[in-house]
Amino acid sequence: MAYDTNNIFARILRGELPSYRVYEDDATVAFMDVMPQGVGHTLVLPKVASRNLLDADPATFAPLFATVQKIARAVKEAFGADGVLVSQFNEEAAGQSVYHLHVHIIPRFEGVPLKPHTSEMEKADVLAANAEKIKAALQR
Ligand code: DGP
Repeated sequence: MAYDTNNIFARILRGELPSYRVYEDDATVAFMDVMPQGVGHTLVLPKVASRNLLDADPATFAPLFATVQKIARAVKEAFGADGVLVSQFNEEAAGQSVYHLHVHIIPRFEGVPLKPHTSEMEKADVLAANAEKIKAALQR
């Protein structure tokens, strides 16, 4: 299927919609997921357009996963997490709902279950505060 240039993440990347951005470089952007499955749930996107992993140019993955590692380390430190879940969905049957390639980074804590995928919106002040914690961890 074709890439839709007006998907939500394309619009965020173009600056047409707001996001709680924690990191940006030439090839990637990271911002808070507005429907987090747990505290600190962050998304990492390549700037280059693809629906998902299936149609992406393989050259996308090296810079994308360099940022995934950077953000995974930062969220682990920022929230004192025991571990970090990294996930990525391809097409509707696999749970994808926004069709610009992105990687989920979710801090995990022993004994704390995840909320369901795309369930409820987090409050703006919570997302803003969590973004600040991740940005602070990235500075260290
Ligand atoms: P998926 O395509 O299923 O991998 O998940 C898309 C994720 O994006 C989901 O966890 C909810 C989140 N999300 C949906 N709309 C927005 C939005 O407008 N802004 C942000 N930051 N996240 C969104």
